[in-house]
Amino acid sequence: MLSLDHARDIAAQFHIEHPFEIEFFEGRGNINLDTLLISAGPEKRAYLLQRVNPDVFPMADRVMAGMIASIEAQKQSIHQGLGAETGWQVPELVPTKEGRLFHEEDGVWRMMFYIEGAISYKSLSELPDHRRSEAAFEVGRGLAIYNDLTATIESETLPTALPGYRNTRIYFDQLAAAMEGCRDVSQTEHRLPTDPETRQTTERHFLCACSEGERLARLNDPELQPFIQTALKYRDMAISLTEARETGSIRNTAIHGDTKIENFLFDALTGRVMSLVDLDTIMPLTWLADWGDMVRSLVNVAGEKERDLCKVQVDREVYQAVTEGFLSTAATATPEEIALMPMAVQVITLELGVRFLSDYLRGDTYFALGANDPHDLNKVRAMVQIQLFERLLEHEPEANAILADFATRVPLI
Ligand code: GN1
Ligand code: MG
Repeated sequence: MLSLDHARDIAAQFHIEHPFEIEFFEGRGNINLDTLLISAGPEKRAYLLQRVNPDVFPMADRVMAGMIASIEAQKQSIHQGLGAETGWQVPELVPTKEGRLFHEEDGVWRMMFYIEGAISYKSLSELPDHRRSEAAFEVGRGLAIYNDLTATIESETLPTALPGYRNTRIYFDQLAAAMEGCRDVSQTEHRLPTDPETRQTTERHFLCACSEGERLARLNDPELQPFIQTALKYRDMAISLTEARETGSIRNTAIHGDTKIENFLFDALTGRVMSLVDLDTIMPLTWLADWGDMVRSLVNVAGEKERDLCKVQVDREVYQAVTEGFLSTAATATPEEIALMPMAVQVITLELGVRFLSDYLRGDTYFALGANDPHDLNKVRAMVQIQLFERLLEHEPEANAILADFATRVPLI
């Protein structure tokens, strides 16, 4: 466990005012658990210090390359006047005393300016009913602005920050390995990705870490059975987006890769979207993944950790508002991509459900639990996403109707 004293020594490597105070950051995400808030100098300037989790991101240099490419593209576009009227804030890295953009010491550490005057939400339930659609519209608009600002990144030259990420087939293969109880790569060799780089980054997530007794108890938990069945039943449909990428019927663009509501910052006074943070997964993929991830995180107003599954529903007004916000400023898309928008939401939802489920079955090695997290957190998260997936299937005719209403506004290429 990281101590505050150690974190303080790392923070001192960066170019910030002294003296400074440091504390663990409450608003950290699921992956980079070592995230700290710093308040420096007489003006108490705030910064975030973060260690890129090497268990998830073995190629941290690429994570940083993607992040820097995103920051540079956004700054350049704004400099050229794009999105000037939006008040968009670009996340900024604080250099080390040696002038580097990150510090290497038992992994990669980076420091960012904390964006002042901003607010974020884990789910729309944190807002009163009457403000939810407006916030969903803003999130949709925010992703469209972000896409416009980063459209200059050439996805062919962008490194893949996390090989295998958002490859639905790999996640289903990991579920199969967890259900079978694989503990050694030799047992699951036939399932491992053939591309050496992808294999290297994903291999560990095919292996179980908990005791066999615990794994069987989790696998045979009666509460989980219908969710496991649903996941397996829709495998072919879920991997169709990955297949469309592989066959080239949809394009690769530089995506953000983690567009859940939590990563959008709003102006605390006006409620307008002002930034999209967490630039860990900038890589070539389809923008439909970002669209899907954003929508799934909004329409389930109850959020990712809701234990009362009756509350996991598709909020229709929110779906409509985020579509409207996104398409109000969205740049270009192909007709094939537009047609896949409702399905992409379903796919990313089920994919995330499968990721949580297999992680729970193998012993919480990817979505590692924090000290205060309940032991069944990943089980709950899996059930929420798979339940949401079923609700999204029911909602599909309406999703198509909403899209038909708004899609005519998108300039096609
Ligand atoms: C993870 O660490 P965080 O909270 O930014 C995950 C996303 C999931 C998300 C679900 C690299 O993001 O893919 O959608 O949790 N990031 C990675 O909350 O796996
Ligand atoms: Mg993230």
